[in-house]
Formats: sequence, structure tokens, C-alpha cells
Amino acid sequence: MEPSTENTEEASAFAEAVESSKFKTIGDIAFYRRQKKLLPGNSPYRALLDTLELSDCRAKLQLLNEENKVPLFVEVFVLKDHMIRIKVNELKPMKPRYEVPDVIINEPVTQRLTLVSKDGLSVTLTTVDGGTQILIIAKPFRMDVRDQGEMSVSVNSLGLLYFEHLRKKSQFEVRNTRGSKRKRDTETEKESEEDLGLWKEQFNEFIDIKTNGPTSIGLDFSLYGFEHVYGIPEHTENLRLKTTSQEEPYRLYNLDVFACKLYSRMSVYGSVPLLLAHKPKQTMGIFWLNASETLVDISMNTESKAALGKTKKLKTDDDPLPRTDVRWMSESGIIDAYVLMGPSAFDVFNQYSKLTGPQALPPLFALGHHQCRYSYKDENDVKQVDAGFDIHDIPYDIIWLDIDHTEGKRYFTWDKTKFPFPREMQEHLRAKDRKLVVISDPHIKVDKKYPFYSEAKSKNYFVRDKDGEEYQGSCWPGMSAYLDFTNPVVRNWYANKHGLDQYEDSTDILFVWNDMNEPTVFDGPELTMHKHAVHAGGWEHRDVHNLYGFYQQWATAEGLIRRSGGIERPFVLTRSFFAGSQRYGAVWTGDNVAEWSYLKISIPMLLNLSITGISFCGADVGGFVQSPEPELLVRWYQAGAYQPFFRNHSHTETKRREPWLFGEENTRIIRETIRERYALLPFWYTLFYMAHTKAEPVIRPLWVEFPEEANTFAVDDEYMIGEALLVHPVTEAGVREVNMFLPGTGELWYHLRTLQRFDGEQTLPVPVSLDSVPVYQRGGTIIPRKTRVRRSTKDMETISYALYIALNSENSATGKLFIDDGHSFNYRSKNQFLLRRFSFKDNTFSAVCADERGQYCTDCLVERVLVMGAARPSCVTAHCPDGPKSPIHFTYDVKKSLLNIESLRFNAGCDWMLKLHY
Ligand code: NBV
Repeated sequence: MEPSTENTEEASAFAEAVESSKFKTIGDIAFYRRQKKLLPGNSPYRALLDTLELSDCRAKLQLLNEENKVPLFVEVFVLKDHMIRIKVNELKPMKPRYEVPDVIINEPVTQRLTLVSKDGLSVTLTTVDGGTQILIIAKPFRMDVRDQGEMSVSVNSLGLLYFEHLRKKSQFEVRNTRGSKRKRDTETEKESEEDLGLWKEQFNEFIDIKTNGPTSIGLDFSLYGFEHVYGIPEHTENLRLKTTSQEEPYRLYNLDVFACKLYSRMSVYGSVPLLLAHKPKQTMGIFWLNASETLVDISMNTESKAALGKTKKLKTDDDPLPRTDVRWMSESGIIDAYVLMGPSAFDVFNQYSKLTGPQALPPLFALGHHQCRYSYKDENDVKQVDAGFDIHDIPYDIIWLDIDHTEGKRYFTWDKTKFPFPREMQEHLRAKDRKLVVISDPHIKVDKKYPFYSEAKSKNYFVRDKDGEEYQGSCWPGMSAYLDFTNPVVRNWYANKHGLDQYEDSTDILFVWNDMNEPTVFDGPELTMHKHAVHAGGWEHRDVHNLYGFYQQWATAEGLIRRSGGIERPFVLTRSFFAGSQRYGAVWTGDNVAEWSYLKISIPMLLNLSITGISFCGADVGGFVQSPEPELLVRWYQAGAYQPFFRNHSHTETKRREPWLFGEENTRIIRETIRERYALLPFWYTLFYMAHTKAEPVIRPLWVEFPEEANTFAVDDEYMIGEALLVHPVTEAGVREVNMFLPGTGELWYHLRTLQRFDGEQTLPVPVSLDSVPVYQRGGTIIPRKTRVRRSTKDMETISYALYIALNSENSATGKLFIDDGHSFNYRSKNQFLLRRFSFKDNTFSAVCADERGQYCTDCLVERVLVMGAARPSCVTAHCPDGPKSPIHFTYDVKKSLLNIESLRFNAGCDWMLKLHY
């Protein structure tokens, strides 16, 4: 069966229609309209320097809004690990304002600030080592941070600090009608309270009742010397963020946007309010810890050096310095911002991970190939698809069941007509060393006969509406209630529902997928929950919206861990996410379309997720909506095989998508692509261990690896996997040649398949056929691979390793290999792991232990070593610490400068050496 090209134009038109009618544009957002009335240079805030208090952990002082006389207080913390935290709240709020819990994993250690000088105009503070200096200017309030003598960031230098204090409605109205002291122009006078959306805001037919009135907050940051900024996912945009002066700001408000429009700053499914700024000698980050709807304005400006005050480190020429101004605006909560000072990109990753936690180490199977469809029809379908992979000799690890596997979209149940023997089906998969993933959405069918619903109802576990009744909305099962995952008691209960004794017919090879957790409410504003719905503790949904998916994934992951008695690592995929979601599993980019442009955008989207902590991410291979033409599908497999989360997924109305349905030649290419992924799994797994332990993103923009090379800063059609592989997926139809940018002065690159060598710092026209993906190994790296591929990761456990050594211009290379059982927490609870370090230097290769804590017995051998870029040795000898040295057989390819040593039998856990003699 040969699928044909579907009407992709229709998909785009449909997507646009969906967006324009259901979702807000910027003019619809009242707090944005209000904040935008405050223009740069008009800050009403004055710092009351006499109120300055210094303690062991912070500096604290009051700010006064000179117009409305409402006092705020600002706290400045200098944190260990080179971070600064700024908190601003009302001095005396009428009631507590929401402060995001659960995202920061440890209260960061603080450093003492001491007073350097103080007069009526300003205060200067310094850390004890003098490394960080903070200047607080009184009027208007502004804070400048100098790092090692150099001006790095200013806060409120544009005067856009904005803080709507809590108030009583009547009080406000009285004041408003009398007019405030601020001069108002006629237009503003005319603006009614309703236009400003202070107590009520309408969008389409939806009315948002604001019991707390206006609560929005905002602040600007100026980043000196920076003109490249990244991050703040999730948007269908380029890697490098654009200025928003003439355009809409970047919006962070988790929404279910089917077939979302491309190159847009509107919100999609998840949010990470972390922005990274990069210049050749420094990377910085701003983490804006707020879970309410957030907008980010970015503008690029310049700063005269004189204005910054000359310091030793500033160049003396007159060129103005670039400056990026970032204005954050959120609908509620407090201002709580962390400035991550780097100085390197890896320092920023590490600082952020200290705050929000590490990428979870996935079970090895989760890095394999996933096969999904909305929906596999029944057990027989599942078994046939599973068998198809064996018949066609294509490896895969997990088959997925979408909403139709349940009884009427009641999660934690099975549709017994389609799946009469779910347990047996799972055993069938287990026997093939494969797993099952089932979907579990947060909406729960309102049905008194559904025990899950009635129990949760009786325990008051659902979100409530503003009148205190159960909040109900429409979703897949019809009328639904929404579990309040912000409540720890609900999370605990929900986690327990994953117990093998609770979740009927589930087994320990069943893992979970949380979808629709923005959350989607079909009849809600912007297809989500009303902002005035109420969560535990009386917090409005407005305050917690962007956390909802984060909490569901957390509870699910906790459930899977618990069901194994704390032994097994979970796998949970989520669509909606927030800062910290990396701790609980994987994220995918939602409902993309089978169009080339969606394949292309997957690269920058995944890169921005990766550099903001979420390494385990992927996009639906093939495109979820519409049916891909075979060429697109093949290219998508080739891209997906080099992205962290690798899953083929398709909408119910598309043609079947199993990889053998597209003709023999395409099946062969897809097979080869997937097999390459499996061969490289030791490399991927080791990278995930490094992401887990050292916060190094698994895939990386080029600028992260080449931080001083400005020609890498905007590249987003290529990226690095770890420090070793450079990938340029083909993302256009009919391509026969790719302009491959090989970065790095003095670098060497080796084509992954041909092993041919090229110099860096050039753009190479690379001929490509449908069969080829431009992937290059960087000189100076060693990549561990498996020597043979079988049908699943478990099946490959005992397969031996091959080490691919790519020499750099100094004839050296290094690499790592992580090994453990692939599924349990024993690597950390019992140190049952091995971290091996490989290096090649002075014609000697050595394999040694890189972490003495690790103890793990492996039967795996290293069987093959390939040295790319080596001269032909006269003889090669092998050395074990206690054994005799022995000459080893090798072959040498003069044309490729390739040394190939096969039939080795070194245990992967032992120390050994190879010497090349000349
Ligand atoms: O559960 C059905 C789908 C799912 O397959 C997809 O991956 C999600 O992003 N889900 C959205 C709901 C319906 C989409 C039309």
C-alpha cells in the first residue's frame, strides 16, 4: 500500500482557523495592555535606602511607589554557584500572594553582602570576596550588578518595574473616579475599568471574574554586551529569540494548540521561563519563577561605554556595546527572578539544574524507538504491528495505546471489547523484551459509576469553580472534572492508583503518557481552564496554570516508582510542562503536521527545550496531523533518530504509518536509520547520564560547543549531540545537496558513515541521496557503539562495544561510557554502575575508571576499536594491568587514514590499553 500526499494546505488553513478563533492575540490580554501603559523611563518607584537591612543571607529594603504610595520590599540574595536572586513583594499584602512551590529543589546557599558605601542617592554592596558588586540607586529605583568589575546586568534600568497591589474593589473604584495624582491624557481617562480588565475580563463568550482584582507584576533586565538570546520555550520559533519591539511578545501560557502556526510567539503546550543570553566570553541566564500567564518582550539596544563607567575590562574604543533588554510581565504572584551569571554556558546549565533539578535518567528502553498511533484498534492490531517490526527486522522498544484503549475514556480502565486480555497482551510484549505505554489524561469522566471519579469526588480532589462547586468542563469523555494535582494529597492518591494492585490489568512493563494536561477544557477559554477556577489552598487557577502539567507528570512518575517499591526508574511522557519537568520524564512538542516546515521547526524547538533543562524531548516523527509523503517520512525518521525522544505518532484520520507501508526501498532506509540509532545507544545513554549528573544538555546548539565563534550563534538547522556528533537533518523535499557548516577553527570532522575526514571552519556542499543524513563525528572524541543491532534494547544488553575514535589535529581524543542495569535506581542507591573514560594520546589508547564509586559487573566486551585520522602503525600491542602485552592484528585503510582493530576481548569494566608503535 503506497500512501499518497495529503492536502497539507488544508492542514495549515485548518490550523490557522483554529488559532484565530480560539486563542487570544496580544491585544486580548488585559494585564499586558495595562503594563504597556507604563513607558520606559517613567518608573514611579523609589528605593528607601534607609530601610536597608543586611543579614547573613540577603539585603532587604523597601521601595515606594510615589504615585499610589504603596510600599514594596525587595530582597537581594547572592547565591553560591554564581547566581543572584531578586524577590519583590508587597510590604503588607492584604493576603499572601502566590509564590511558586515545588519547582526549586533546594533552597540555594546564600552569601553575605556587606556595605561598601551609602549616601542619600545610592548604596553599594559587595560579596566578601569582592567578586559581585551591587549598586542600588534610589530614584528611580535601579539595581546594577557588576561581576568581576564588569557591568553585567541592570534591573529596572528602563523603569518598567510594575506591581499591582492587592486592593479592595470599592477602595480602588473610589480612588479611580477621583483620579490618581498621575497626569492622565484624555484617551486614558476614557478607558473604562472594563477595558483594563481589572476585576473582570471578557474573551469571546468567556468572562474571567477577578476576585483579587488586578495582580500583575513586571520587571525589566538589561544585559550588557549581549545580542544573542535563547530559551523561554515553548514556541514554534527559531532558536535565537527575536526582538519583539514591532511584534507580539513571547507568551508563556500552556495551551492545547492543535497543528500550531509556525514561527509564532504565541503559547503552545508548555513553558520554561528561562532565558539565556550569550556573547563570546559569557553566557548568562534569567529565570523568572512565575507560573501565571507570562509575556516576555525583548529588545536589542546599545549602551555607550561611558554610561557604564569605564572599567579596566572595557575596551577603550568608542563603539557602543550591544545590550539586550528583557521585560517580563506576569499576571499574578510575586517577582522572583534568578540571574544565573555563568560565565560559561555549562555553568548556566549547572546553575539552573541546582535550582530546578536534574534531567531524570531514563530507563534505557525509553531511548529506543517508540511506535504510537491514535489509536491502535485492538489487541490483534497491537500484536500484528509488533510482529511487523520483527518481520521487517526493524528494532523498536515500545508500542503505545491512545485514548481508545479505555472504556469510554475512563483512564485506568480497558475497553474490554477491544482489549479483552490486556495482561496477556503485555506478557506477549514482555516475551519480546518490549514495553507498553498507555495514555492517561487529567480530565476524569463525570460518572458516579466510575469508581475513580466517585472516589475522587467524595474526597474533594477536583478543582473547584469560583462558587465552590466541582469545576466541570468538556473533554474526551464528555463532561469531566479535573484532578487538582497542585494538592500533594491528590498527587499521593493519584500516584497510588498506578499500583499493580490498583490499576487493573496493568503490569510492570506498562508506562504512562500524560496528554491534555495544559489542561485542555474544550468549552473553556482558549480551550483551557477558567482562570477563576480554584485549587487547594484557595489559589486561583490563574496563579498555578503553567504548573498543572508539571504536577500531573510528577504524580505519575511517583506512582510508577512506588509500584516497584522504589526500585525501578519510571517513564512518563508529558505534553504540558514547566521548569523542573525534566525531573519526571520526557516532553514532546504536541500536535505537529506532516509538512516539511514542521520537520524543520522541530530542531530549534528541541534545542530551546534542551538548553532550558529538558533534554529528553522529541517531536512526533512523520507529523501527527495529515499523512506524510514517503520522502518526508523517511527524512523525519532520519531526523528523529538523532533527536532524544524518538517516537512515530499519527492522528486517527491519517493513513497507517508503520514503517514497512511505504515500499521496499523506503522501508530499507528507515530500517537502516533506526538501526543506526540503536547502534549509537551507548553514546545516547552516556549523554543522558551526563545530563542527569552534570546538567549537560544532550543535544546542543552549536554556540554551546563553539562559544567564541560568532558564526555559530544563530545556526538552528544543525546541532550537536553531546560534544561529539554534528547533525544536519534534511528538512526540505527533493534535496540532493546540503550546505553543511563544519564549525570550529582547527577542528576536524569525520563523516559518520564514510569516516572520511574534513577540516572545520568551512561550509561544505555535501551531496545527499534519500539514504543519507549528514552526520559528522568531531575530531577529539570517542563514541561507544554496539557492534550489532537486535530487536530491542533489552535484546542488545550483552552485545559488545565498538569504540569510534576520531583524532583531532593533535592526534588525541577522549570519550566516556556509562553502564548500569538500564532500568533501576541501583546506580545511585547501590553504586551499581560503571563510568569509563577513554582517551587517546601519544599513540596510546587507554580505558580507565572515571568514577571510583561505581561497581557494576558487566559481561559486555569491547570488541572493536576504530581510529580515524591515525597514521599506519608498524605494530599495535594490547596491555592489561596484570597481563602480558600482546601484539594485536589490525587493518589499515590508507585512503581514509583508518586503523581498524577487531576481535578484541576486553571486558568493558576493565582497565586496558592499546599502544600504536611507529
Ligand atoms: O489522545 C489523542 C491525541 C494524541 O494522540 C496526541 O498526541 C495529543 O497531542 N490528543 C492530543 C488529543 C486529540 C488530538 C486531536
